[in-house]
Amino acid sequence: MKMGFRWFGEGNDTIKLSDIKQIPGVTSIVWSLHHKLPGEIWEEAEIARVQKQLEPYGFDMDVVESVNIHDDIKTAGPGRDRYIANYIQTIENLSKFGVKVICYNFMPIFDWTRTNLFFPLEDGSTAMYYENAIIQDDPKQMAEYILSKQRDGMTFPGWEPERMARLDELFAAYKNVSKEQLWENLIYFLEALMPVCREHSIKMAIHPDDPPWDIFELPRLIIDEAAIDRLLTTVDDPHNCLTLCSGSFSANPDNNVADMVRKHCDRIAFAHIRNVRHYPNGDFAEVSHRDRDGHSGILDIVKAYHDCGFEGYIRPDHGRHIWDEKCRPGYGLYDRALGIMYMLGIWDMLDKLAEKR
Ligand SMILES: [Mn+2]
Repeated sequence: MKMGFRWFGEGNDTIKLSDIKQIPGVTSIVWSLHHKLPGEIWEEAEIARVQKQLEPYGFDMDVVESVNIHDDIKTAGPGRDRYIANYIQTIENLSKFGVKVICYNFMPIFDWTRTNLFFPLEDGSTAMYYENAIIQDDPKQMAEYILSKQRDGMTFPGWEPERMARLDELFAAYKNVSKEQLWENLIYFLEALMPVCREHSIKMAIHPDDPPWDIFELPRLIIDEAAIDRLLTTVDDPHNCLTLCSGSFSANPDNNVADMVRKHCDRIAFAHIRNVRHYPNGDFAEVSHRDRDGHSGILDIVKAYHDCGFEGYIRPDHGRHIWDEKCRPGYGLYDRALGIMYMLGIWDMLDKLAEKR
């Protein structure tokens, strides 16, 4: 297992690389080029700039997250093949810098979705929250709320203001895309990418839909065990992999993430670990990584990774906002660092117990 930490880049994150360096055990920076719009080629010079920033700290850049997919690829729109060619060029460019895993998602229009980014928890911290009732209403209202929380020009991946300004157009483009067609478009995309992934040993690691159900009548694919089976068997290539996000899947209490880990360990390239607390009406809150604070089953999940000898990358997913930290919603330094120490505590103890046997 290799421990990573998501960082939004210089000038785009309140957290410094020197801060991350002081968290025990972190070897990988999960990075991105956040100024890029979906469909644009990531140029070598831009990637080289990030490499230069990471180098003095000894972090690797093996995992890149949010190489976002243009809507024409998802809807089989007129620019599909051109945007796939751009994506392949981006993979070629990333391969020159040793990138091994690309985390992406195939969610229509909206990326991860929450209704309150600063929900007060009983301990005085705040965390991201999902209220079912709000998602029944107006998608524009929700988009405006999310965009209003982008502080100091720091954008949210998947919530590009340029795209959100075209919501009517986007909803029109998805109007005739059924769930089955969205599946076909995902498979078409992956099959086009597999040769270049094989050539450069790069794993495409899809992030599940968050939350794992349809919202605003838009179909969402990667929502449960059956969807994982379908994805991995339809494109049965070791480079077609998962970013197994425990928080996303366990937003639906019927999903058992530890079982998913045990079943698909060899196809999980990247693990997001996060804990979710359910409320009886279907709402959920993000909580600390401590097992008993939520319902995701963090102890079982980490143990499942340990038991299968997981050699991929792990990162704490979101954290709460604690100790008055001013940070990106869900991406503060303090609570994610606590999460890392919790996970490493479990992992190190499991190592020690295995030694004794
Ligand atoms: Mn995640």
